[in-house]
Amino acid sequence: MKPIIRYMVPLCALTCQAALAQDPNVEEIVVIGVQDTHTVRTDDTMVAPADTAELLKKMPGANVNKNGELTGLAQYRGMFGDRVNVSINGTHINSGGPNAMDAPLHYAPVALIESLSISRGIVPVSMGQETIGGHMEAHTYGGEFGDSNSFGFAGRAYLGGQSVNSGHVGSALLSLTNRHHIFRTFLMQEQGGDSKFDGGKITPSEYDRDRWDAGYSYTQGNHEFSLDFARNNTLHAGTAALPMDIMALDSDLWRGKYVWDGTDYRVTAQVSKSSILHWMSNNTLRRPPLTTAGTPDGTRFRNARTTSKGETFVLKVERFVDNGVWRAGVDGSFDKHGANIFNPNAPAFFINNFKGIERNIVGFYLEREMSLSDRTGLEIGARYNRVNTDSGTVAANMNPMNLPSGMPFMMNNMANMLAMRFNAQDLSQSDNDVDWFARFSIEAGYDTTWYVGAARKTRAPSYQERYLWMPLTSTGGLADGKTYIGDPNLKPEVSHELEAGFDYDGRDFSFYPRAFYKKVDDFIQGIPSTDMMAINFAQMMANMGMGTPDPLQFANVDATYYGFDMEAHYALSSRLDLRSVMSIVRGQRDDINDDLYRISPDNLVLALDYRGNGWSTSFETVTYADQNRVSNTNLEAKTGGYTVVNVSGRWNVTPMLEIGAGINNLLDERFEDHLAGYNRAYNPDVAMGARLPGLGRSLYGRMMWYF
Ligand SMILES: [Cu+2]
Repeated sequence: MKPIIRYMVPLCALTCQAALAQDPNVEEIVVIGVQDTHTVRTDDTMVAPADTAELLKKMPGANVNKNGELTGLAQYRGMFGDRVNVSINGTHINSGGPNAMDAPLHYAPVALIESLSISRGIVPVSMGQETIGGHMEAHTYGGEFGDSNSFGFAGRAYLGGQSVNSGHVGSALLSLTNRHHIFRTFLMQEQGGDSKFDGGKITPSEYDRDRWDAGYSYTQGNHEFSLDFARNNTLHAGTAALPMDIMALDSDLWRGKYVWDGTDYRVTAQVSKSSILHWMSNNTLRRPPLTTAGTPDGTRFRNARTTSKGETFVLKVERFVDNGVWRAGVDGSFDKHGANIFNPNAPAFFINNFKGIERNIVGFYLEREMSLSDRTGLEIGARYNRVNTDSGTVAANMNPMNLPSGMPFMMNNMANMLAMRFNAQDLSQSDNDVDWFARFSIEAGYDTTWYVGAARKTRAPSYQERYLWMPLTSTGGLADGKTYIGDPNLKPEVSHELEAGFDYDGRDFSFYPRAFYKKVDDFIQGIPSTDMMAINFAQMMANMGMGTPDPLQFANVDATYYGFDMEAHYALSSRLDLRSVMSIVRGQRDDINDDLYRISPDNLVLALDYRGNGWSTSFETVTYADQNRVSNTNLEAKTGGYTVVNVSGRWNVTPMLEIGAGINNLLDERFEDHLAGYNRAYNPDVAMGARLPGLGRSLYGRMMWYF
C-alpha cells in the first residue's frame, strides 16, 4: 500500500513535508485519494506580471479573463468571475467595483503571495460557500514562529522589473518572531506604464499601486491566534476592455483567526471585514469622449464612485478518527454595495447604478473523508446555503440642465420610468441552495490511483444579474461591449457534474489526467431583451455614442461544459525535467445552438527545466489553438492560434539571495489573446472594438533577499 497524502503536491514537496511533520494529526488524514490541488509557489516560479491571476495560465484547467493589468478574473474549466470561488488566506473578498475591476486576486499581489493553489475538479463543500465553477486560494507570507524565547528578525526583500511596460515593484516583508509571537509588516509599491506589443501600446494599461500590511500571531500550546490588517491603495490602473478606468481603489481589509489544534479535534474560527471605496472615470487615463468637432464632449464625461463592505465568518470543526476525518462547519458572508455614476461637468446629473444592495449568505455543511479499505478512499459532503439579496430604491437625473424638451429630457423621462418600474417590484429575494459532492478513489496498483467524482453545486444570482435596472455594462467584468438589464426574479444556477481520471506516479514519469462533464440548469446568461423600455433606452444611448443598442437581459437558460485537462512530468535525467499542462474545455447553450462566451481556447504548456548547482533554467512554449467556438449572443469574435516562447533562469548567489531573469514572448509574436476582451479606449494602434493584443516581448528580472 502506498498512501497518498492529498495535501501534498510535487512543486512544494520539501516545504509540505516540513509542514506535515509539525502537524500532530498527519497520520490520521492519510486517506487514499488523488492529487486534487495544483499549487504554484512564487519562490519556485518566475513571475513577471503584477497580477497574480496571470499565474493561472500555467495551471491545468485554469486561465484568466484579463480586463486590465491589475484586473484579472479567474477562469476555471470555462467558468469565470463570480462562478469561481477565490479565497485569500481562507477569506472571501467582496469586490468594490460592479465590473470587478478589483477581482478578488487584485488583493493578493504577486510580491506578497507565497503560493496560489487551485482545486482540481470537484471542490469539497468545506472549501467555500459557492464553488460551482471551482475554488482557488492565494496564501500570503505570514512569517514563522521561532524555536526559542528570544526574538529574531527575519524578512524578505523583493525587487522586480519588466521591460514590456517599464514596470517595477519593490516590497519588503519584515517579521520579528520568537516561539510564541510573530509581529509582521509588509510594504509594497509597484507601477508600470502602458504595455507594449509588436505594433504599439495598449492604452491605457498603466498602473500604480501601494500596499501596506501589519499582522500579529500568537501561539501557546494547542492554541494559535492571529490578527491582520491590509491597506491596498490602487492609485490608478487602465482597463481598456471596460468603459472606464480605475482612478482609485482604497481598501481596508481585516482578518482574525483562531485555531485550536488538539489530538482528535481541530477547531478553526475566522472572521474578516473589508471596506472598499472605488472611483473610476472615462475621461482621465483614456482620451475623453469627443464632439464631432473633435473637442472634449463634457456632456458625455462619466465618473463613478462605488463602495462595498463585506463581513465574513467561518467556524469549522474537524474530528480525526482512525479511518479519516469528519468536518462540520457554519459560515456566513454579508456584502453591501453602492455605485453612483455622475458627470463632473454637470453636478445635477446622477444615476444610482446600484443602491442599497445586500447579498448575504449563511451556510452549514457536514463532510466525511475516509478510507473504505487499504486501497479505497471516499469523500462525501453536503452543504445548505441560505442566500438573501435585496436592493434599495433607485433614481436618476439625466437632464441636469432641466431642459423642457430634447434628448436629455426624453432620456431622463425613460430613466425615471425604468426606475419607477424597478422600485415597484419585490426586490428582496431568498434562495435555499443545496450542494453535495462525492469522490471515490481506488488504488489499482503501485503506480496508479483511479478516481471518480460527482457533485451538485449551486450559485445564487449576483447582485448585478438581479438588480441592474438600467441598460448598462456593469456586469461583473463580462466586457463584451453589450449593455445588460437584470431580473430580480432570477433563479439560482444548479450544476450537476461528473469527473473521472487517474494519477500515475511512475519512477520517472507522472501523469494526472481528468475528464469532466457539467450540466448547468438555470445557467444565468444575457439573452436579447424583448423589453421595449430597455430597448428604446439603449437605442437612444447608442444614438448619443454611449454603449450599444439591443441590450441583453440576464435570464435563466441551460448550459453544458465538458472537457479534459492534465499535467505531466517526465524526468529525462536527474537534472532535466519535461513538464506539460494541457487544458481543453467546451461550453454550450442547451436551449439554443450557441457556444458560451469568453471560454479559453485549447492550450498546451510544454517546458524543459534544467537544475544546475545553485542555478536553474527553463525553456517554455505556450500554444493556444484557434477559438472558433464563440458566442453569437455576445457578438464574440473568433481568434487565431499562436505559440509564445518564454525562457528564464535563476541563480542562488548565496543561500539567502536569489536573482532571476527571463524573457517572455521571446520572438515578440503578435497575437490576439482570446480572453483579453475588446478595446474600449481610443488608441492609434488598436481599433475601437478590436480584440486587445497579447503582450509583446518582455525582459524581466527579480531579486529576492531573505534575511
Ligand atoms: Cu470600476
